[in-house]
Amino acid sequence: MSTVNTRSLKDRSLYLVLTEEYGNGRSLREIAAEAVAGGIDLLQMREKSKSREELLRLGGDLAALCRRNGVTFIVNDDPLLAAELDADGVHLGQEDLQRCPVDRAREILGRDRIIGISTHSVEQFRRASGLDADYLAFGPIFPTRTKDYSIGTAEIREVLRLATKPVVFIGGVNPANFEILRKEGVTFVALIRDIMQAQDIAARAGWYKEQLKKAGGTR
Ligand code: TZP
Ligand code: MG
Repeated sequence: MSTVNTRSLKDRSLYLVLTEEYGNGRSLREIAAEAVAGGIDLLQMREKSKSREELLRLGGDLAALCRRNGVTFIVNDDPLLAAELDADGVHLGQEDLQRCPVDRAREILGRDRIIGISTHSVEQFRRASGLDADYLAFGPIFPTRTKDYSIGTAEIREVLRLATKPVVFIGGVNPANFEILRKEGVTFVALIRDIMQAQDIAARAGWYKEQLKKAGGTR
């Protein structure tokens, strides 16, 4: 059992958002284990069409993997499922907040668990900064098949200037564009495809981890 406090975001820089749809048919448990071996700091279970029973089974296995390895385990969309799985936190999109306001999620999860919120524009980021969340995600920065638009890199500086809590940048990140993020001062990134679809998942995660370490890590 690891002694890392997985409910703190300090020094956390690499976040894998695990989504079966993008796993090219590989087992999610295997992908997650390889990514953990490669050094990811956070793992999110992002499954939109599984039954509750499947989510509980998969989530239970992922939570155990993360716990053994000091990786923060986050559940997408559903604070009640996150609580049931004893996850480290939940990630809420803008639509999730319509169904479950952040204060309700906080009641369910308590003070020591993590709540993350997605934002897709500087205006949304500004608004979400006033909410009771522990980190904010900003993206999609680069074009990605998951979304039909991308924000680009021009607003990253403004977002980092406004930030009062950790910000994770997401969307279309790959080794070819990573340097642009680094130059903008980004120290915390989230990815789906470039890690899930890598030939060698552990090596690819390790590559990002190394680059992010050079970039300074989350404060
Ligand atoms: N939110 C903004 S972009 C994105 C999500 C979930 C998808 C990121 O996936 P990829 O494959 O890293 O572009
Ligand atoms: Mg959601």
